[in-house]
Amino acid sequence: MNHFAKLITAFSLILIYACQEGEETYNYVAISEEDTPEMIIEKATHVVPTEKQLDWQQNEFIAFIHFGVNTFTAREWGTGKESPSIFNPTEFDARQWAKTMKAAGMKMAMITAKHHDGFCLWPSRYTEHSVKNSPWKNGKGDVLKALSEACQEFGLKLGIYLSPADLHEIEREGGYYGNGSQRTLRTIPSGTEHQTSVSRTFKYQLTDYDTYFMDQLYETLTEYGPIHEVWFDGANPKPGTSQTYNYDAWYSMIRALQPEAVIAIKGPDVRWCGNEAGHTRSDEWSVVPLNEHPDESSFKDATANDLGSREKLKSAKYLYWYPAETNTSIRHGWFYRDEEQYVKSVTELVDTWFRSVGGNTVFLLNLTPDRRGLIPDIDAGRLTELGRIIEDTFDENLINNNVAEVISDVPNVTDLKNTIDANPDTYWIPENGNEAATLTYKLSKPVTFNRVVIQEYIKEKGQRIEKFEVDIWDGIEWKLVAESTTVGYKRILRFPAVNTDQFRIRILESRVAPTISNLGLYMGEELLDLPSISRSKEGMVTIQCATPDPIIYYTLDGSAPSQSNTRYTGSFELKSPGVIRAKAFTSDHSKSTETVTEFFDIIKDGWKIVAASKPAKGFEPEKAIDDNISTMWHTPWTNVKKSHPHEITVDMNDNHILKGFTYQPRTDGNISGTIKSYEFQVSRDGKNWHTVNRGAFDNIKNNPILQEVKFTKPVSARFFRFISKTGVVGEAWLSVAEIGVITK
Ligand code: FUL
Repeated sequence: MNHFAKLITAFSLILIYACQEGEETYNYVAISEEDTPEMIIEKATHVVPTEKQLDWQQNEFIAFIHFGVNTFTAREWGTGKESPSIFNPTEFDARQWAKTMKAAGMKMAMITAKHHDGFCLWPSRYTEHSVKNSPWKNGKGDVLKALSEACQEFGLKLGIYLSPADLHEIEREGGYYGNGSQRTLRTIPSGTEHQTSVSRTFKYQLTDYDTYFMDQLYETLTEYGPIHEVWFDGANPKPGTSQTYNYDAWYSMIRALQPEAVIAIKGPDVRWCGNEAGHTRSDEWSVVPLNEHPDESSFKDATANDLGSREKLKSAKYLYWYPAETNTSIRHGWFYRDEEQYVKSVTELVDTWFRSVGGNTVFLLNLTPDRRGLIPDIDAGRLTELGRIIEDTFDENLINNNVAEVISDVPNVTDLKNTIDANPDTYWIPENGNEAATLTYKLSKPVTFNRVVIQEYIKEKGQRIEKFEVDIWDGIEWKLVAESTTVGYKRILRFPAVNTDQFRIRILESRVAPTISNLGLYMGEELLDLPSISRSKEGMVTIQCATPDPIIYYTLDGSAPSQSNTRYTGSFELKSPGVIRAKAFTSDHSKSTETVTEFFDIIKDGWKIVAASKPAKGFEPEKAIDDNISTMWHTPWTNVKKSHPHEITVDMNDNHILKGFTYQPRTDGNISGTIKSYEFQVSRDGKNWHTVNRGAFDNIKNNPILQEVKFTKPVSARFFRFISKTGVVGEAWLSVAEIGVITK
């Protein structure tokens, strides 16, 4: 890290000290060999967010926007060789994006100003690979500018995703990426003309590509108003080049030009949650161990389930405030593909919102503008509905003006009423050493609620609570309604509605002494669980719903189901390809879910494995064609005798016209054995084979969802052979939950 950046860090630390009363706090702390486990835990409670991190956390819900050449090619990762001429949204309207984000309750829009393909959504001076050479608005358009203006109009913040990996600069003749250039002293922005037109310049030791990247960073940070988050993706579709990045220079220039911006992922302020599926941890700690000083850290992806428990902190060299951001996409995939692409239901979105915002993370939900340049209508409708549900839920805190008395079973340092005064800057804390405490709230009138919000005073006291329960008084005895673990910035608990005039929060375990800055009781809309439709290998369809006693109606003709359609009473047969649409109702029909749509292709009954690479015990190749995504074919991963290629040859028992194939990676949350590159062959007679497709599954490592590969033209075949070429993390074995064909 250079001197300037160090100075800034030191300065922000001084600022943090200055605004504290009493105990010393810091953004990170070193652990020494003499520290006992108790001393480490005590130190952890003094690690607090910087002002920037706290402001960012309070956004709660923000938007990612993936838009670019991939929107027009239906790819997840571009090649860098796309022609700018394909970028031509027909009805581009950033105000529609902003309006939708606002309706969803989002606070910021973070756009892929440049994705891995290198195409820039603003007319950068430093490349020809941008909107300026596209037909869109005759090359006069600027997506970033339009978005920045729309955000300002609708009161949204703006964030920038700028991909460090840049395939265009790899592929282009004379491209900068990995060109072997040495670091020398360069001025940013480069180009005398640009330098003379700006008030600030910076000097760093940079390679050619670093210079190019920083010039683009400079443009995006200086010409589009305030920027509140900069997102550096660690992913690189072509790893293994000699290109290095001078991250310290990037960080120091961001700090100087946009002091309010947090730097995320490959950066010091915000941590990737560790998956792209919207999974959240049951215990999300914002203080995590680091093996090196934060200034020296490379901020490796942390995907483990437990990152910050007492056990994890024990062996830390440093403790660091590094809060998590949950990022996932509203559709399957990060970019718009087509109208068949899966769009998450309101129920799923609401659920992820509660788990992420109410699980001590910020929810970064990705939106996928389509080829018109608009957020697709169906997505916009669901986002608006999501926003309405959240707003209605938190409209009124039922605790407000309704507490007659608060009682604590431990000696308190600050007032118990601070937990209900709706002031985020006041808090309750008991005397040090009271790691358990029960706070009982007597209400002046009974209330009905099904959500409890609890917040710690992280600003000065960090994160402390490890386990707590909520009980209500039912007139005779205390009844447990919800239990949970960590809290941090915010924990939201959901449970079936209860009615009471007394409840208590029982903090069972905490670090040193717990704090509560805010408590809330709310009554939120209860959503029915969506029906899930599955079909067995033999063609028997089952529709299930987790909600008790649902009434389910379904259709087989593609129309939206209603009460006049067939009522589901038990499994039924669907042997040919088809679409099933189902909808669940409460028993009194007063409420219903959204429609769930499932496409099924030909059944796999009668399919035979002709040949396959040797499996590990219990992971036979038949499991790749059993129409059950919870089982898998897996080749041995210990005493590995043979690496890729592995292959499976299947006889479909009949000739079919194949339009493509599908690969479902394992679904148990582990990616080991997931295939990165492959070849797909077909045959009519099982003797003469030809290759119809070979390639790689883009972004499968971070987002291991169903892969659907369409062929350039349909082929007729009875046999297919799927060959793996490489594993996603370079492993020698493979895992396949399911392999299928597309005929419709
Ligand atoms: C990943 C990228 O490779 C994806 O394309 C997407 O941008 C996601 C947010 O990050 O690492």
